[in-house]
Amino acid sequence: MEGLLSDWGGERLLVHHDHPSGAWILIGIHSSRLGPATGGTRMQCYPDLQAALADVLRLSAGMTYKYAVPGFPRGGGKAVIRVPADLEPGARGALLRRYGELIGELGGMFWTGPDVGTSSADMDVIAEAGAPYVFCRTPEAGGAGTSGPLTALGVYAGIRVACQEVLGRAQLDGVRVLVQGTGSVGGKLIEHLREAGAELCFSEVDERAIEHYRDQLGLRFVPSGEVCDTDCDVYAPCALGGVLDAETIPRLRCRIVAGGANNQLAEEADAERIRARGIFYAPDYVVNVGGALGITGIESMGWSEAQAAERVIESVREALLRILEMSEAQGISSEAAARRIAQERLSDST
Ligand code: PPY
Repeated sequence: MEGLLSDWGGERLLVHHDHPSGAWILIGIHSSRLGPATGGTRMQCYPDLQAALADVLRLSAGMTYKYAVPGFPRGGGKAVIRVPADLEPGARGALLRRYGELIGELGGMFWTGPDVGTSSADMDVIAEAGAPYVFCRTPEAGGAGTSGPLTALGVYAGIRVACQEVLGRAQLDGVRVLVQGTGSVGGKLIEHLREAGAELCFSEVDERAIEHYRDQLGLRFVPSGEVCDTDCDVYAPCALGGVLDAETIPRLRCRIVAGGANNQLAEEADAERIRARGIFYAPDYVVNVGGALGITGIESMGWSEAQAAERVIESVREALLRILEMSEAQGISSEAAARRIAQERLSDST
C-alpha cells in the first residue's frame, strides 16, 4: 500500500467509509495544477480494498494526463465506490445521496461525472446535494447527458488518424476493425465505423447485445478468448482495462490498437512491448478524452454541442499526430510521447 501511494505522485486521497451500506468511497485528487480535479465516479465490487485503491490511483492520474494533453483547464481526479456484492437498489440510492453530500462538502475540490457502474440518472441523484460539482446529469435535470457519444466520436477520430498515418488509408472502407465491448462507447463507435464502410467484428459478453450485433446487424462475433488472436487492422478495446499485457501483446495480430477503455496497458512496460512488435498503440487517455473534454466544455465553458464535437475531433487528431511524430523522431513509445506532452503542459502552467 505504501508503494502504491508513493508511486502515485498525487495530491490527496480521501478515504470515506459509508457505514450504512458498508461501501468504501475513495477519492483520488491527483493534480489540480491546471484546474479543479475532475473525473468520473466508478462504482463496482472489488475483491479487496487494495484493488479499489490501486484503481482510483491509476484512474485519477489518467485524468490528469487526459486533460493536460489538450491543455484543458481541469485537473485529474477520480472516485471509486467499492460496494458490497449484495447492495440492494434502495440502499444504492441512499448511498449515492450521501456521496453527493460528500461532494458538496468538498466544495469544488473534486468535480465528478459518470464512469463504469454509474449513469446520468445517478448523477441527478448525486447532484441533489453535490451540485454544481456534478457533470453529465440527464437533459431533464439540466445536464448534458451521457458522455458515451462524445467519447466514441474521439475514438473514431483517433482511428481515422491512425489508419491514415500508419496504414496509409485515408478512408475506412474495407479496413478491418475489431470492437471489444458494445456499451455506450463501443456501440456508438460501431455506428460511426459502419457508416464509414469499415469491415467490423465485435466481442461482447452480454447475451442480448451479442444477439443484437450478430443476428440483427450481421457482424461477426469474436468470443472473448479469441480477441487477441484475431487478424484485423485495428483493435479497439472499449470494455475493461488491463487488456494489453505480457501474455496478450505477443499474440496480437493487428497493426493499430485504439479504443475507449481506460487503463488498457496492464503495466508501464507494456508500452515498450507493443512498440517492439511494430504495433501502433494510441494511448487510451489521448483517444478517449472526448467525453471528459466535450462535456466539461459544454457544461462549464458554454460550448455548443457542435463546438464540443469539433474540439474533440481536433484535439484527438492534433495529439495523435504529434505523438506519432515524437515517437518516431525520439525512438520512444507512444505512451512515453503522450506522457511527455502532458508533462510539458503541467510544468508550463504558472
Ligand atoms: C473519463 O473520461 O474517464 C471520465 O472520468 C469521464 C468524465 C465525464 C464527464 C466529466 C468528467 C469525467
